[in-house]
Amino acid sequence: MQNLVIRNSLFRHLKTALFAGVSALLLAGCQGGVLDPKGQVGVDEKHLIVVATLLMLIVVVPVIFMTLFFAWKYREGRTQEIYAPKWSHSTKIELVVWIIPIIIVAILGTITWRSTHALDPYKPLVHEKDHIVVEVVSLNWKWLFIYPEQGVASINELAFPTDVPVEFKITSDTTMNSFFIPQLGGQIYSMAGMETQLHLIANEAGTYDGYSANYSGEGFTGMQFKAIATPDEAGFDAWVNKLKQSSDTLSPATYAELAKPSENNPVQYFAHVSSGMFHHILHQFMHGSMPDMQHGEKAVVDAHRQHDMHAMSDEMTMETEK
Ligand SMILES: [Cu+2]
Repeated sequence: MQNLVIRNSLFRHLKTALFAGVSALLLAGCQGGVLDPKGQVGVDEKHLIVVATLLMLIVVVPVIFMTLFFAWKYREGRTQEIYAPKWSHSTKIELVVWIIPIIIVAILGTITWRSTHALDPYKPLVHEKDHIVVEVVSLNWKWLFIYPEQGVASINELAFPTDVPVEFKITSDTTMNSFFIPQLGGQIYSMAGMETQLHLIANEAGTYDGYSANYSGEGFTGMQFKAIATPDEAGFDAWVNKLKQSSDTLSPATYAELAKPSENNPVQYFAHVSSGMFHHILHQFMHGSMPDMQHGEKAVVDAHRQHDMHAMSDEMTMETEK
């Protein structure tokens, strides 16, 4: 009797714990993560995650069940029957253990092949509206967003209109990071001396969390930003105008200051950005040494002329892209 009571209360506790755990997991999935997408890329990725998981569960669930079942059925202490198999080969078992995985791998492979091409982060999104360009730079420990078309920049705050595709050009001034806005989908590494790309779109207006999916040292936890999808283009223009009210400008000299490590950086706006800043940041490591930023924009432009083979091929690529 005593035993039964203990067992019952233990069972009830387990049930409560399990229920709490499952609800926590479900809620975590519902709020702000990859399972709560607000953009088309994220929606497609969620679909892929769900389909792939279900397909794999077709194998995983029976295997877990059979492991427990066989362990119990053929336990040492069993008395009701003696197990004395006389076979060395079973065509039935062979067929099951080969054909089912082959079918699942074939389906998964096809889905993966298709979605890898469909969701290629470098592939511009097909949309009636023109995309806007944002240049992203990961710094120790903050995110710099440059809007080359609007001539403004910001730290740790990103904005774009809802339902307009955004082309991110991404690089790093420092160690590797990964640009990640879970609810919009995709993530792509930022690497010094390299430009990576990501195309995203927000289907719903809102403010989404963004951070790095790649640990980068001491101030990493504070290296977060808000991605604001404004309800319309007027809202985005208002945001740009807000940046234009700032007294700060982003020039090679102020950038040199900005690039110094700092933690938990507040949001900061730049009303003006020197032309070619992103290109300069991207290529600074190819000059053999840090270009003389202190001498201002002219020096940077001159430094660039000296590695024109590279710059020219870059510009040609940019031209052909247009
Ligand atoms: Cu360059």
